[in-house]
Amino acid sequence: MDGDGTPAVIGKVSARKILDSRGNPTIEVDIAAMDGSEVVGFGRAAAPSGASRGRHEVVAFPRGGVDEAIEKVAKLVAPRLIGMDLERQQEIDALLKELDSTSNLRRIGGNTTVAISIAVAKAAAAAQGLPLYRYLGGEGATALPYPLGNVLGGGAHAGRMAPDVQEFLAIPVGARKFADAAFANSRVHRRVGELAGMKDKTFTGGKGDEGAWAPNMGNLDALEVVARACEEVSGEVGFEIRPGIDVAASELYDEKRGKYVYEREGIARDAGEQIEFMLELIQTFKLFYVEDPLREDDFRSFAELTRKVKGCLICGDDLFVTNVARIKKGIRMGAANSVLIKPNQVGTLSDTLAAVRLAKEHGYVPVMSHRSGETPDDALAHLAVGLGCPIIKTGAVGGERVAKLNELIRIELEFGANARMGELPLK
Ligand code: 2PG
Ligand code: MG
Repeated sequence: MDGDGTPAVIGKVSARKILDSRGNPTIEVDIAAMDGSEVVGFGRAAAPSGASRGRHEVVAFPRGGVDEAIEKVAKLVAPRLIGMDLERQQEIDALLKELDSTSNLRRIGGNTTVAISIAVAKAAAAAQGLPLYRYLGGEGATALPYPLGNVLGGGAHAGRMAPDVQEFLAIPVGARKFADAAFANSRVHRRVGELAGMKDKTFTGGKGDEGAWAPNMGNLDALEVVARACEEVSGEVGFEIRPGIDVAASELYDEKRGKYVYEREGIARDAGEQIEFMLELIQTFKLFYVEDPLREDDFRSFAELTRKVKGCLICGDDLFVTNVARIKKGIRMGAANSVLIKPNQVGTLSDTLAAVRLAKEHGYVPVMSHRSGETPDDALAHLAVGLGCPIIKTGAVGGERVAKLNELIRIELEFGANARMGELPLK
C-alpha cells in the first residue's frame, strides 16, 4: 500500500546495461511505483554474476547477452508488468517465469528476472515508506548477520600461482555488534596481506575478483596465514574470529579421472581422500565454515562428510544453487548443514525466499551471498536482515563489497537498542 492505503502499481519498467566489478556488462532495472498518475516509489536493482557457476544454476542471460535481455524487458516483460499490484511479488515472479517459459530461464535470463524481481520489492517498499528489510521481514527483522569475508583467494577468482582453493574466509563469531565484526574482517584482511608478503617474497599485493589477496602460495600456507591473522586480530579486538574456506570443489574435479586435481600442489584426490583432507583441514585450522568441499552432484559424499564433522558448517553452494528441489534432496540425505543463498542462481525473490524458509525449517543455516562479479547494489544487506539469515558472505573490502557492509552498519544504527546479532549455531 502507499500512503493513502491504495495499492501502488507498476507504472514504468526500464532496463539498462551497466558495468559490474569485473567490468563486464550486466543489467540494471528501474521500476516506478504509481498511484494513479503520481509516482509514489522507485526501485532500482542490478544483477551480479559468478565466475565459478554451478551447473544447475539458471542461465544468466539469453544468447544475445545483456542487449537481448534489455530488448526482452522492453518488448516482452514491461507491457505485461505495467499495472500490476506491486505487492503481489509471488504473482509477479510467477509471471516472469511464465513469460520466459523455459526451465532454466534461458529465454529472458535469470539475471534479468532477478533484477526485475528485486526492483519490484524495492519499489513496493519505497511506496510504503519502508526500508526493504522491513518490507520483507516485518517488525521481527532486527537481527544482523555475521559477515563472512574473503581475505585470501585462488581458484577461478585469481591468477595462476594462487592457491587451488577459491576462498579463504574470516568470520568474527564472537562479535556482539555488526560494525565491530565488519571492521574486524577488514583488519584480518590487512593482516593477511602483511603475512602473505612475509611468506611469499614475490607478492606484489595483487588481489582476486572479490578483493581478497592472491599470493603465490599453496593451500596449507594460505590457511596458516589466514588462521594466524584470525588469531592475532581476535586477540586485539577481544572476540573470536574463525577461519573458513570455499573450496569450490567442482572447479577442481576432473570427470575423466574421477578426482579432485590440486594443480598447484600436484596432488589428485578421489572422493574418499577429499573427505579425509577436508576433515584434516577442519581439525588443524579450527575451521568454522567449509563451502562446496565436494563436487556439485555428489550429495552422498557431502552427507558422509557432514556426518563425520563436528562444530563446523558444511555449506552447499553449487550443490544446492538456491534451488528448493535440490535443497530438499540434500535434507533427505543429510548432505551439508548450511545453504548458500544467491538470488541470481534461481532468478526470483520468491524462489530465494522459499529456499531460505526451507533451509531454516530444517535447521540448515542460510548464508546470504554475493557473487564474484558484483555491483554497488546494497539489496543483499536488506535480504540478509529481512529474510533472517545469520551469515552474509559479501567480501571484506572493495567498493561493491563494502556497499553491503556499510548498509548493514546503517541498519544496525537504525535498530539502536533493539539491534542484535543473529543466532549462530556451533559457537
Ligand atoms: C562462490 C562465489 C562467491 P562466484 O563460489 O561462492 O564468492 O563465487 O560468484 O564466482 O560463483
Ligand atoms: Mg561458492
